[in-house]
Amino acid sequence: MDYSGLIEKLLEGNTRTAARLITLVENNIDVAEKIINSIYKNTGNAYILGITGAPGTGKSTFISTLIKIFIDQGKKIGIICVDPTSPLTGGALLGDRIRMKEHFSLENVFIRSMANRGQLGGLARATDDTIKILDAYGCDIIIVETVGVGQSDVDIFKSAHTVVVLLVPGLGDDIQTIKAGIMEITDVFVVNKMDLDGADRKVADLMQMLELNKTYKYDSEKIPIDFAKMKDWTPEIIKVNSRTGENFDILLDKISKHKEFLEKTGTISNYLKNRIKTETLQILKHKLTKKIEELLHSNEVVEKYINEVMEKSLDPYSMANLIIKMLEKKF
Ligand SMILES: Nc1nc2c(ncn2[C@@H]2O[C@H](COP(=O)(O)OP(=O)(O)O)[C@@H](O)[C@H]2O)c(=O)[nH]1
Ligand SMILES: [Mg+2]
Repeated sequence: MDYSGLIEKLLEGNTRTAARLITLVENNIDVAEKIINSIYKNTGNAYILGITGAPGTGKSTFISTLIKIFIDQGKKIGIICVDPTSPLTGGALLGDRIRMKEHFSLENVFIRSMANRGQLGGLARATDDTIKILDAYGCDIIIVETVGVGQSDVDIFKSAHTVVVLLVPGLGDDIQTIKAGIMEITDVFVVNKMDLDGADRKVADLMQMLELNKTYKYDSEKIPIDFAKMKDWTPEIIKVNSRTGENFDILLDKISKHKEFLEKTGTISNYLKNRIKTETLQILKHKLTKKIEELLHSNEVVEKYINEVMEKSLDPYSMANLIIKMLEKKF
């Protein structure tokens, strides 16, 4: 199929076409390849904000307030809600979507839920492609929201310029969760619900946690290459009230400060390089897995190896090594 008509409409800012193209890239990676191929040179203009936090921390409220501010600034905004954990939350996301829609005239806001979709080649791949479509569509800011539960969030956030994590006063469980991997890529910590008791305490806890982790964070030997954009940035901490918008002016200053940091220090090119690497890795994983699966299901030599493993004259590791050798010859 020829997608040039659709792509032309997308670049003109046609909303329906954006929605249609997103569905296409989610459902078929070969189609995604063609579409991204055609629009790639029109991407790179949007600022990507990753936002995460446990359910109930106020992400929807926080994002609604942010959107209102961005709309007042005349910005065009895309929101991608990602929930890789449970199809049951689809309803909740839809509720959020309706709730969010109540607040504004929607001309400049595009909301998309990725729940239950994008399985082909992984959620991170589908999210990356959706970001590109919204970028080419003309969004100035793209907000990617996740529930912050693990590795998939980390992969998804590798595409974000600025990663914001929401916490709330009390408990402490939320900090524990974040320690599991998202913390290393967090640029701004937001203590939401500052009107509740314990907000300052939470800010202090975060400061202490960051202090404790300093050695880890600044030991370049230990920083995985993907996180290199973090190197000289000390995460900002800010308390806000998402219901009233209190402190959002300061929050936006902090986000701008991070943006400036990325640009001035040249960290942005580092970030871009890493982004290209991780994106390519996602795609490669998908393509190679497909190739290997094809090989495993329809190859006489592989069949022979399988029998050898069954007879215990070979083990699965050795078989894997032999298959890698076969693949090397193919390329
Ligand atoms: N007191 C207070 N409540 C808030 C604030 N922000 C959000 N909430 C409430 O927290 C609840 C969960 O918010 P929601 O945005 O749905 O959280 P999400 O699950 O992270 O999307 C709702 O009842 C919100 O009204 C805040 O700053 N202060
Ligand atoms: Mg929500």
